[in-house]
Amino acid sequence: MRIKLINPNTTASMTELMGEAARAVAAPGTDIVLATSRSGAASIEGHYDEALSVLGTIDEILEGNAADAYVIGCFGDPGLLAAREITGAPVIGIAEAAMHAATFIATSFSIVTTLERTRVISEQLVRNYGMQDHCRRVRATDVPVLDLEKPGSSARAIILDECEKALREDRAEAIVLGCAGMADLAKYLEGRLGVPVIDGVAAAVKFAEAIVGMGLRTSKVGDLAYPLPKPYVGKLSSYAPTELFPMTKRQSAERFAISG
Ligand code: 2AL
Repeated sequence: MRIKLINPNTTASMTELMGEAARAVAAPGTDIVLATSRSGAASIEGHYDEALSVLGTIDEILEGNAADAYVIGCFGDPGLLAAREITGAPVIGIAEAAMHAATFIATSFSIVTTLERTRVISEQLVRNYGMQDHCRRVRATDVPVLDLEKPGSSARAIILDECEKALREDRAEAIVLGCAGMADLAKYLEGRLGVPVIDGVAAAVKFAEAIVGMGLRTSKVGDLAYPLPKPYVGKLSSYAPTELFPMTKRQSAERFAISG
């Protein structure tokens, strides 16, 4: 099985870090294909970064070899439902995967994330995924995403401290890591905290394997049906859905070249 792990930010070193977490849990027959977005922000730390990251994710789904499942490797799950519209293959977001995984092993969790300004994004996801009864609190650390991989940064200590507060003050029974760039911290934190620490990248890979293994695909009868064909203008004209969906952009370009 091929799972394409898409990093919606453009920092290739973060994709590699996520790839290590993914391959550490992937089943022997699973091929993890890594993709770093080719357009957008170096790190995703707000609504604007998120909105503009979606085109890069769409490119990674529509171009190149098709995968059996896709993982969106950013904790805001940017463009998750749009991504589900354009392919029948399952698309899993790391935030939804992490939160669902947490509910299987604990009745409560807290999310520990990066900048304070991203807190509301996680809080909205908690509501969207119906996790209000499980998520005790979203805790921001004010650690910028790219500081997570800076040598000598105090990110690790700050995150550990915030997790300890979550256990003490929120009475959380598990920790959900609120950034893909924290994937390498899960086992370290678990060792220090003595509670389950869930990295969404690993969780999403295992859920993707499960959904594909059950032979399930995204429903195409309602809002996740392929986008309606219509003209798009301006900078986005090449993203116009055609009646050829779910063909890849590359295939449809070839088809038009042949018929035209
Ligand atoms: C993220 C993430 O997972 N990757 C990124 O660039 N920004 N999310 C976050 N809350 O910081």
